Amino acid sequence: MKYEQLAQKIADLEAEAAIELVLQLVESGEEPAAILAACRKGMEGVGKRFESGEYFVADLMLSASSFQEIMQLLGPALSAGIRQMESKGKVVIATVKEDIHDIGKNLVIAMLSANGFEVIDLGVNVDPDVICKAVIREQPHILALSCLLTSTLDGIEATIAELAKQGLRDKVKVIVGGAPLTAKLAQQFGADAYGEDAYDAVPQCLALMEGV
Ligand code: B12
Repeated sequence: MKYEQLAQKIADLEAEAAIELVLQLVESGEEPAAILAACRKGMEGVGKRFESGEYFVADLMLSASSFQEIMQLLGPALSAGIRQMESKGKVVIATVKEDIHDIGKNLVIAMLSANGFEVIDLGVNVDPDVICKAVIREQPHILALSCLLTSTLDGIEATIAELAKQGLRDKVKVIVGGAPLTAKLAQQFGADAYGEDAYDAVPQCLALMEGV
């Protein structure tokens, strides 16, 4: 019952009430994995309302920030819970060189995390070589690249080219997204997938995992 309420509060964007419920569930010794599952269900509700046009990007951002707050609240207990669950895959994500936009990237992180992916965030303005080093270090299944400026589109292309140069291209699937990108450009740059928004990132990454 409390789990249903939690999912509903998240879907209704009632962040404070959701956080209060999470605290109650943690204090009463409920399984972190079950709490996370309810939060995911709530995020699915947000996604459905976004798709139907009832919610806007601002609502997505709100849901993402409350989801991230809940993740922080659950802290070590949640990490342990996530480790117990079967991970859907490991993703390294970055906003490319000379681009500091990260709101969209952070939404993608929230959606992928909410759907069971382990996500490692390299931040913004990340050099292709730093991304390659992270691919070597972390050995992710998927590399996700974000870019918001027309002028930083070449950062996407340069990163994919650097992966190839360092012999890493066949070691990781690449998904790209961000306002100036299109599916056609993604293909042209040699990416494996393009995600239109944070919600699309989830089925796209799940599809990429099928080919791993
Ligand atoms: C907020 C903002 C900023 C903030 C960024 C704060 C932050 N922490 O991110 C600040 C003020 C820093 C900023 C700076 C600049 N900005 Co700005 N900014 C914006 C603005 C208004 C909103 C972007 C945003 O957050 N949107 C909301 C999020 C949720 O949407 P999103 O980013 O598109 O992400 C979604 C999808 O694209 C997708 N997605 C994104 N990444 C990825 C990755 C993957 C893997 C996948 C699957 C999907 C995906 O999913 C996301 C969620 O659904 C846009 C205008 C706009 N309409 O986009 C301009 C905009 C992007 N900025 C612009 C410009 C010009 C600049 C500056 C150059 C301004 C200046 N003269 O200094 C600087 C550049 C700084 C730099 N080097 O990066 C232009 C870019 C024009 C162009 N075509 O190149 C825009 C379009 C404004 C405009 N109309 O002129 N900006």
